[in-house]
Amino acid sequence: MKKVVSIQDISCFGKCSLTVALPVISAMGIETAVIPTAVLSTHTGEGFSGYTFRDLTSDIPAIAEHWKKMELRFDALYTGYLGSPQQADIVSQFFDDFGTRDNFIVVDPVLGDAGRLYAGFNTDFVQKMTRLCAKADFILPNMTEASFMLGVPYVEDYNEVYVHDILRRLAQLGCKTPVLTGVNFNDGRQGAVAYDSINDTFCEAFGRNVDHRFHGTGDIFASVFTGAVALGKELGQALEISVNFTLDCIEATIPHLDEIWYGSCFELCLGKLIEYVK
Ligand code: PXL
Repeated sequence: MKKVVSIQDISCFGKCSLTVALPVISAMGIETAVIPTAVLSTHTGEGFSGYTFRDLTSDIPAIAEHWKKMELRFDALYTGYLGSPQQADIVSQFFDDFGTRDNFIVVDPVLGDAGRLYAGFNTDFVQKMTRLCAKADFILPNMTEASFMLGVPYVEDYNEVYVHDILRRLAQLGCKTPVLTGVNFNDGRQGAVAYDSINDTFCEAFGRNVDHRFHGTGDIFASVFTGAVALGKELGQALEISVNFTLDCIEATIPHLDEIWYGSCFELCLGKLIEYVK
């Protein structure tokens, strides 16, 4: 079986990070190992306040040491929300220990949305995450995250030329294939655009735009994308499956709009995902 290890927090309530990655990647027929970076009572996004946060930074090196002794191997290393700047350094070491010629690294640089950093993050953390991105084969920032990492102003009105320029600059950070998510040219569509810097080519996938912010959709996209590449899908195909499934989850959540601030109803769509990757 294909094996992915996902390194991100577990938010006990609120559907994101590991409570998304585990079911989504597993549904794709892929074994999913996890390293929880922190345990939070809820995610830190809008709608929740007073959440608890247990930092698991010091557990990560011990887990990695144990796994090294066992000579565990993974087809993909996939990171999302990290709980502290130190964790970025520890994960960087994890990449050195578990990255091989035959596997690939996905960094979803979870930093913020809608032009703002998430609670508790600062520019020091942005720098650490940017450095981590240099070690990845794929990075999956949204426009907010890309803008913070590149030190350019966040804009909501942009065109394809702008997106291609952002992607080329992201590749210059050191990552092979940056993928910009949540791309919206205000033409009724939303999707993702990727830049394959080895072949100097762009590719993209779009679906219809639904004009609401749904929490956790970035994690759904990143999990499906990682799974699809692990299953051997080409970049264009992986983008298409990820965009289509994310849109399925959004559409399934529309009848439950009172719940969108804490997560999307991805559970209702897992059957479709299984079909997409058959
Ligand atoms: O969905 C990204 C995410 C993951 N983990 C935590 C978060 C967020 C976004 O707000 O707060 C704890």
